[in-house]
Amino acid sequence: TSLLSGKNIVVMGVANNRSIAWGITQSLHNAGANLIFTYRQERSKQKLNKLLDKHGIEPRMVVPCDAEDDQSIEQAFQKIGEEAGIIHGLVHSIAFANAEELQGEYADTSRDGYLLAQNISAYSLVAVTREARKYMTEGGSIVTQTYIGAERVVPNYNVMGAAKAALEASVRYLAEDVGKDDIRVNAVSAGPLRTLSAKGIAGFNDKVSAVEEKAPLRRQVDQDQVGDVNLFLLSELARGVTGEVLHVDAGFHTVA
Ligand code: 0WD
Repeated sequence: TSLLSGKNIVVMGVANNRSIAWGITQSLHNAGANLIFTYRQERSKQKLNKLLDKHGIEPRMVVPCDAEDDQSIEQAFQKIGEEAGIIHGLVHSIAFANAEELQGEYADTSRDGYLLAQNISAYSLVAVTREARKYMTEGGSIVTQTYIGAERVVPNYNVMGAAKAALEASVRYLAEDVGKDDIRVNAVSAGPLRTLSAKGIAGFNDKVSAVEEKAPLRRQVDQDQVGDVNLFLLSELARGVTGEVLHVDAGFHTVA
């Protein structure tokens, strides 16, 4: 397909080949998008460049951006705006919490740990939307990644559950703000995927087996499936969809 041909899409959060953002990258590339990447760690940049090379994907730009730092976000988008001209779409695939707060009781969460998780995992979408919007002059679509731990108590997800709840509320409030500029904001709620970040969550394997047992489709989802739903939300096919949280979890969220 060429659903996104000629469209400039910014992808934030590829750390390695297991990253959700990497699955999204492949879907967007197959749909003809011009891809712009942001990375935080130098190590991630090297991995990203290797991956792009291996898959024959020519990036439009690769730009550093620390989602914890307003100035870094501003500079990154200024650079992207100046060089690419127009941004049509943005993928936010970033989250962080201290590993010691992804186990035990949520009641033990420290103030600093709480603020850190909110800062990187939820506030960053607000800051990024504000900066990207300046260059989304033809309307556009922003998609972030969330998890069912925002809606229900998932053991050990703890502080990240509170951050994802804030992220999902932010999707709705941001959608209201930027809707005036014909920009849509949505979230994809993926089932559990074995990624670098997921390794930090205690008992993660149990979450995967629970999906395989209980989800209507009786299997887990993979990065490709999550990538394709991100593609849909970024494309004109979803032009009537905003402020939405779309589950890509083999139906797991529907069963008791
Ligand atoms: O089961 C899962 N893995 C699920 C993940 C299920 C449902 C949702 N998600 C969400 C995550 O919460 C996150 O929002 O998907 C998003 C991506 O997660 P992932 O693909 O599991 O994570 P990973 O491959 O570890 O990438 C996370 C990346 C970091 O990599 P580096 O090594 O460069 O820090 O998050 C980014 C970063 O790219 N990140 C940051 N980026 C910029 N500034 C920052 C930061 N301060 N902190 C983390």
